[in-house]
Amino acid sequence: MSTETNQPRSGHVALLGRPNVGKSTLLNALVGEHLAIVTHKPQTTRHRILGVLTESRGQVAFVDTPGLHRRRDHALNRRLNRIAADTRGGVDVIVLVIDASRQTDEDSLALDQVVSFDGPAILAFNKIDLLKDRASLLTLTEQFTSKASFEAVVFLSAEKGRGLDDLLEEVFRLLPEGEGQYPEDQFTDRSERFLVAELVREQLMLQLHQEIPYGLTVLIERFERQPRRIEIQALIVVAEERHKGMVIGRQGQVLKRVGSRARHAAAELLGMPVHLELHVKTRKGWVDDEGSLDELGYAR
Ligand SMILES: Nc1nc2c(ncn2[C@@H]2O[C@H](COP(=O)(O)OP(=O)(O)OP(=O)(O)O)[C@@H](O)[C@H]2O)c(=O)[nH]1
Ligand SMILES: [Mg+2]
Repeated sequence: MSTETNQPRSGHVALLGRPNVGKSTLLNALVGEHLAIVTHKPQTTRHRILGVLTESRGQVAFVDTPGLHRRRDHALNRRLNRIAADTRGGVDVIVLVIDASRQTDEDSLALDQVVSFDGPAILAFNKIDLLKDRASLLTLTEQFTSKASFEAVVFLSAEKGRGLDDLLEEVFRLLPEGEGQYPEDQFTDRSERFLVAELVREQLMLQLHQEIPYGLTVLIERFERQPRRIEIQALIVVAEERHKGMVIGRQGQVLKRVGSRARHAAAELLGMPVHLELHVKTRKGWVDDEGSLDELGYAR
């Protein structure tokens, strides 16, 4: 196969890996928009999120996925793994993302997904900016390529924007010939409502600690475009009554900070001033209740 032909190449490319390796950071860097939320905490991503890149070589629809993990304590955790694993069904290429600075036994869960995938895969070592020297990369590469077959190996720093061109070159080489299915100006398949709900959740994850961020979800109750601004009302759902006070904070300080930061991020993403109102409600045990998960927008 050659990339020298003028035929465009297009298709879907899954970003798979354990939590916290930088899949969402990579998606955002490739597309140039803050589509997927990013935090230093594992299990940030809970949905499949498409980021579309259209250029003269063709169109790549990258699919960010929840990190594959070993926690099985409730229904949401099990769904997250399933969402990631099922993504393989609809993609042409897999990019297995590994944190070059730190491996854990959860990396093997993602590796297993590559082994049982029919199509081509790329091995991507991310966070190379954290390495003091690159000698360890040789051993690491051998370690992973001995367990599954990869068409290419790339070294990235998604955060610093390094190695992205190498990755794109390999992706375009592996995609089938054909026109992209998404309009040129479309960056994602997700609605503005969804993206704003995620921006609120991103701030909550950053501001709250221990188990609280994992029991939170956000629903957009009102989203109205006015001539000069967008008015948004969001509902924060917590799994335990005692978490409500922690989300609100003393004199409402936590909620105020979350609201102000999420409002700025939303205004930037939507390109318009935003008025954001936040409310908090308890829905006991929603994380382990299949019916609640369906209602709250989590894919089965
Ligand atoms: N130093 C460094 N940090 C990075 C890089 N890429 C991502 N990070 C950081 O790693 C952390 C996790 O990044 P995410 O993009 O949320 O990771 P993820 O794989 O999407 O995680 P989950 O959604 O939990 O599966 C964040 O603190 C990022 O800022 C990188 O290239 N270098
Ligand atoms: Mg993520």
